[in-house]
Amino acid sequence: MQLIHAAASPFARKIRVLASETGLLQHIALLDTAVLPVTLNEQVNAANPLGKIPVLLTDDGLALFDSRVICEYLDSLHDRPRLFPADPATRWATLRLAALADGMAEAALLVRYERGVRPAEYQWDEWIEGQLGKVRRALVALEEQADALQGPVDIAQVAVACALGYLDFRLAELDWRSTAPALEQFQARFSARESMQATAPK
Ligand SMILES: N[C@@H](CCC(=O)N[C@@H](CS)C(=O)NCC(=O)O)C(=O)O
Repeated sequence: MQLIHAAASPFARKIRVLASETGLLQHIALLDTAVLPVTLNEQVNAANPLGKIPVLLTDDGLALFDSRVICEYLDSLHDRPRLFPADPATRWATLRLAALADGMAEAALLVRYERGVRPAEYQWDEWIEGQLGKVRRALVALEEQADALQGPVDIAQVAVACALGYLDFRLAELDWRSTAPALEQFQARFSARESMQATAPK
């Protein structure tokens, strides 16, 4: 399998963390690329019409996206404990938590694009503030649900850890730890894992 990815992408990081935690890493070759909403990337567009990464090229010839689909696909390939719970009693709460974390990373990414890619004269402060509001509300909700981030590794923990890692990487000035002590504890614990250490964005 091949993973089209960029080291700074929190979504691609989820794949690499999950692959590492489930023993699949050795079966995935990493294809580095760079994507921006305003730059044509033929390789990515050919695999994903949305022009977004990550994309997983499977041994069966499928090009899978987005990160949630790839994670669930990879989770079906190993014999270790699953990161996607099958039991409805935990499945939907876990997936919702993962979606919250992914949405937070998406809002943070849009802030990054607005500030770092859009020409300064077109930047829209209210729009940035709107995205930051999503990030802040997601942090409050994640902090309230931090109890759910304990126990064996699951997809929610992976998604939350990668999203918080992205805030540290691109929005450090948010200082999310100052208002989220339970998340801070979770992140200190989870980010010490080899899978997280090996994928930290630089
Ligand atoms: N929901 C998607 C989000 C993927 C995404 O936004 N990736 C960014 C890189 S971190 C991207 O490809 N941006 C290029 C673009 O928006 O055109 C997923 O979970 O994979």
